[in-house]
Amino acid sequence: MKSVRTQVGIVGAGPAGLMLGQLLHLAGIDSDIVENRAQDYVVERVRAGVLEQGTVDLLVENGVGSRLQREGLFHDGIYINVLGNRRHIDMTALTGRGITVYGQNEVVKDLIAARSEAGRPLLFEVADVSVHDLDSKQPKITFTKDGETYEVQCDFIAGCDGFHGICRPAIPQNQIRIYERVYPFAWLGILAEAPPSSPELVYSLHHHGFALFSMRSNTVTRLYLQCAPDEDLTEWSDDRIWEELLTRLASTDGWKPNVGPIFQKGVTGMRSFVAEPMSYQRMFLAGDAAHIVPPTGAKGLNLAIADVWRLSRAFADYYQSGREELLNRYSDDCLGRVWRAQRFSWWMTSMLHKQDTGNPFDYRRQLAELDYMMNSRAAMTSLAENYVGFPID
Ligand code: RFL
Ligand code: PHB
Repeated sequence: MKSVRTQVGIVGAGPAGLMLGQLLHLAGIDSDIVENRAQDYVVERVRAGVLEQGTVDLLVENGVGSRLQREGLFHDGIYINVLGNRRHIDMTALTGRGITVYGQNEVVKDLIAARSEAGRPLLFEVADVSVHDLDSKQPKITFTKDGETYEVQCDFIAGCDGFHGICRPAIPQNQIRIYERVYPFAWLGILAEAPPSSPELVYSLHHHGFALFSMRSNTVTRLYLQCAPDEDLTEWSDDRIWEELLTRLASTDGWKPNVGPIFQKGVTGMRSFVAEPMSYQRMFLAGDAAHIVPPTGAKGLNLAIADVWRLSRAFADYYQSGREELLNRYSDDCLGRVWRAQRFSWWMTSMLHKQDTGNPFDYRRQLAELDYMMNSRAAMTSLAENYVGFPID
């Protein structure tokens, strides 16, 4: 077995693990990042698109924002389309802040480039990853690569390995509490070669269900349709997808998405999930490893970045002064923002999806809520304030 030593061992090279690595590098703290997938897979994986201003600021301030500043699409607001009636919410006017559309895979590409420039270890395609001795002063990560077994001796472990990772399950069950809600619907998402026909996102509720118009660049449109969690993609020809998207998104003002060749399709389940506390002894969970939100509020990636910002400050304080106070407070300090985002994501999801509750009262009440939201400056401001995100402190 080969043995190496580092200060912080990071499991997972998604946005949380890579950004933590960058923040620790800038603070002069060693880290090793291990990832079980191939680099191409991690970079190509299609996921989030909306960055809060606080996330953009952190990426820029920490040396990984120059391409984002050049290529990101800055948006002042979003549209909400209720049964064909499309209205604009001007979030910059209501809150002074906007959002930036920049694909998560672009963020990941920029973070990998920064890591390789820093010359710090980042290993892809490792297997059999596990964590050990979490309650000792020297927890360990073990894994195999190319037939060889490795051990990383750490001061701390950061579990940034997403919802299906191995870190959270390594915590004794009686030391962690799970809060969870699984939704009875999912999103069928596509990428299409079609110039976006609206400069800003359109969230739509139609009698057939939810649809979302988003984008990745001036030539690529990203679209989603509410579907069943076990939806069979083979039953969705490109023509059927476009027909349903046009039905759900087209509005009475004449707007509809541009149609073009579809080059990526996938189905994403919807879940709300929080594990508390977000730490156990010398291991700290960050991002999707600790919490999941349904994507309707566009919060998952932003929460992951806010977590690792706090975690990096706590490690920096520990290594500068020996104090463990910020590490001990890490979970409590994160959970306020996490639960605010949970509430908002659940609310956006409930308000914008067609739900089969068996009682028609619920749908009429949902439409009344949307009607209130579209006609009250106070209600719109509340949506806008949560959507653009609270400052990361
Ligand atoms: P990730 O990105 O899942 O990264 C975890 C990494 O850990 C690796 N891993 C392991 N590595 C080593 N050993 C093991 N045993 C491992 N097990 C797993 C994985 O391969 C992976 O590389 O978690 P992270 O870093 O916490 O980042 C979270 C975000 O990815 C996620 O919250 C967002 O994508 C959610 N999300 C959105 N968030 C937003 O802020 N704005 C959006 O607009 C938005 N839209 C979305 C979304 C997520 C979506 N899907 C597909 C779930 C839209 C969609 C459709
Ligand atoms: C996206 O562009 O992928 C996207 C945008 C807004 C969301 C979710 C996903 O709420």
